[in-house]
Amino acid sequence: MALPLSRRQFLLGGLALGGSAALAACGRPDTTPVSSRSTPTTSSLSDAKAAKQLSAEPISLDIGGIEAKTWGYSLEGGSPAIDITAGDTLRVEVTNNLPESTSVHWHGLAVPNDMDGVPGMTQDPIEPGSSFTYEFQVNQPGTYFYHSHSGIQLDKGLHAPLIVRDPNDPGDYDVEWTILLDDWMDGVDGQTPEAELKMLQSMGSMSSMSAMGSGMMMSHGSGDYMLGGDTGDVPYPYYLLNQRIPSACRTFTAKPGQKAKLRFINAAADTIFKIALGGHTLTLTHTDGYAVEPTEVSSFYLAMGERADAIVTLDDGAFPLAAIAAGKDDRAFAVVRTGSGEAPSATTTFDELATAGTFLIDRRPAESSLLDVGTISRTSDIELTGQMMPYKWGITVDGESGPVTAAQGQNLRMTIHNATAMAHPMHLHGHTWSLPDSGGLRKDTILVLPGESVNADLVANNPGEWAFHCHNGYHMSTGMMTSLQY
Ligand SMILES: [Cu+2]
Repeated sequence: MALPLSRRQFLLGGLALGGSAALAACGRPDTTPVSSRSTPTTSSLSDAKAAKQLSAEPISLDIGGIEAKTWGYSLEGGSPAIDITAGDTLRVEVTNNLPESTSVHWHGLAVPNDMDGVPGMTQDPIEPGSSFTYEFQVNQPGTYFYHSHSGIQLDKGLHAPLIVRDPNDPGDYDVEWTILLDDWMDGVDGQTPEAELKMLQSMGSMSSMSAMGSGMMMSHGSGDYMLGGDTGDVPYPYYLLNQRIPSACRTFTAKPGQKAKLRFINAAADTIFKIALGGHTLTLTHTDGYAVEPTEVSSFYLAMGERADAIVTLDDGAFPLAAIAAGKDDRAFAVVRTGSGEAPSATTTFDELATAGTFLIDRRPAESSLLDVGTISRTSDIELTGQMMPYKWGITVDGESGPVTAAQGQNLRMTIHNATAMAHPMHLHGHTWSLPDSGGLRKDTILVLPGESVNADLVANNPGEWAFHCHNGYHMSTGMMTSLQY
């Protein structure tokens, strides 16, 4: 379906919630007026019931002079980003204008089970031409996103930011930017995630010789020792920051000395990013929607499905914002500009990027984020299994194939052990864990490194069947998915 230009511009510009990201290309002088912090409009404050029409549809996406034929979301005909206030009831009627069935998952939000958007688990798939209405109250402020939970559709354009504002937020910042990171192949040079998945699965039937050859072809980068070396399975041609390749990147503008709030979302299917802003340290304030003890970092890792908020006081000049595709020798990129001067090159290296990245799991929670888990009344030993040859990933629960079970009201400790050679961002629906070894840090997506074990506690107070899976779309699609049931 061809789209009018205006529609494409909507999609591209719309990711910048608060309207504070300029669209100037990298390297071009930027005359965009300095933006100011977005304040909730009267309608969004009074709109206790945010009713929206969302279409999932074929789109043509300009990722910077390259046209990707893909699938995406359109909200009331415009940008798919959702911006609501905690306490609002969100009502979204999803119409499926795609040629195959779909679903919408509200990543990180503790919704009622039948609103969770997992086809075959919490609802029937939304068939082509039909609709499904999601409706739930949103109570937890923070940075979230929503995405398709059908097949490998996550690796197309079927995801968008979901920002939940805190009505009590003092708003101690001048500008706010939402930064959506993605790995991209769909609809460029005939590539599709579906074909990639088939290719990976076909490796299981190869002879060991050709499998080795294929393995060498697939070593598409120098690795990242912080993550255990092997950091991704798919060689993407592009990495995007707010839907743009580095050479046609976004420019975020502000005034020198202004405080910026950055909301980072990793919507990639197979890429962990290492993020840094040249000339600045970032003060991490939230992860997965929950406040942490503010900590200054030079660079940090953001795995698929994770989100992080940071505050930074901006210096005078033009600075590179880089998100290195870990282990893949490539990057997503943008420019932060507060003054005149030449824009940094999209391939620039800088000191902050060379620092050892910090992991979000090493942060400590703010007092306000703590969950009273009480005495653990049930434990479950989870093991992550699998490998590239044959391409098959899995989860065992207490030595069996799953699911994780509990009784309503129990305090459950899941001990997640990664027995594979790759890092896996493990995501649980309907809950936000409390991590006892991180002081009670709240996370809904935990990056578990090779050989590592992570304790993750929860209170079983939202009954249903909840997907529990790796947020690598290719791992999830080949077996690294089970559920929590009570
Ligand atoms: Cu995985």
